[in-house]
Amino acid sequence: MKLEAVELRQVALPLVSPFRTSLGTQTVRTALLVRVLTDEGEGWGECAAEDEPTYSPEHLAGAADVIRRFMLPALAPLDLDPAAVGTALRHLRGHPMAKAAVEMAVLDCWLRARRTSLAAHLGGVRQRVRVGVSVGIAETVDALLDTVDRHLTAGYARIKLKIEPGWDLEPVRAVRETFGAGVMLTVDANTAYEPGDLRHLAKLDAFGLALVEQPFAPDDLHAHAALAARMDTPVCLDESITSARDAAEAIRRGACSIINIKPGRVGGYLEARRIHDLAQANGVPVWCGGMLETGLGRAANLALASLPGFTLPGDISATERYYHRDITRPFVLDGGELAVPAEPGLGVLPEEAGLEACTTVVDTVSCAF
Ligand code: OSB
Ligand code: MG
Repeated sequence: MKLEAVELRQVALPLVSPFRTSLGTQTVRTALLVRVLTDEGEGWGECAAEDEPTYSPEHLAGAADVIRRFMLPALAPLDLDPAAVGTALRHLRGHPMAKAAVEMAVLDCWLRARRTSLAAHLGGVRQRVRVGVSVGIAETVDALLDTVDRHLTAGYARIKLKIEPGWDLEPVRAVRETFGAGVMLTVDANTAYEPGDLRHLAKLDAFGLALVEQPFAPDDLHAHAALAARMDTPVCLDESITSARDAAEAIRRGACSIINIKPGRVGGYLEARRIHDLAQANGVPVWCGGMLETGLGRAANLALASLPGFTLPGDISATERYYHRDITRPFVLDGGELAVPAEPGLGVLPEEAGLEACTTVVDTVSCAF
């Protein structure tokens, strides 16, 4: 498969409600879409990078730049297949989200041409997956309880509460006491705590959480291992895991017993599958994280979450939880589950009108270098 041209498109989708985490507040999801045009047809990818490098060191404009200046010239001369993308980009240090977006577009194109779904290609075993919802930091505990009530009524299989110092024990206790022991509840700190907060965090054991996600800095496996040794609640890593090698090291050091897999953070769906395989071999459950994706990323994440080791509900919520209008057909919650797209490639395409309405920049790069 030969690249002929690549469209780098920036879109801006207003969120239905502001999303506040320990990293900041988002009201709009700006995203970078990658559309590859090849001799075998076209394919779409979505870059997980956000406007600002807060969750990850990457940012949207930087991702577009590194794709245009360094990745496309390296890929243009090649006869491509999905696995060849990672190999051809290995000499470029970092930039996993940019790499993942390009690999995703090539995967989509290549699988469409072969009439195979991404789920089938990755080794998915489920047609539907149970999903959860990630609930931001609220203004008040009452406002949080209203939001959680709405999501539980909608049928979500798991509630994840964002926490930070000053917004942890009290809201978590309130949610547990209000909705009872039957609700699968987790917390995510997005690195907001210091190693000295260990004793404080261990108090979360009182609330029967399914896991505590990434309390400490990405490179502090030691603090996570110390917390895991001291808490009954399983420790889950998100930001710390950027490759299968990281995952192996974190497991070996006892820094986590559950892993949140985000394809963008780890450089693509193929590396995500390698982490899944390694975790499964070590008896470590995994689940699919989210980055407020558009319908394109959501479709691909559902394919990944259909693999057998994804035993916990992922952050793959219905479209209406994020956007009034998405760029693809909406994903609708049904009995706490979303359907895994079965059509070739990602199984969804952007809808022309919706796509144009939210596009802010389009840059078409010819691959006749
Ligand atoms: O830490 O999981 C995270 C969104 C943006 C950046 C980081 C995170 C999140 C979420 C939202 O928690 C998950 C979703 O897409 O629903
Ligand atoms: Mg997280």
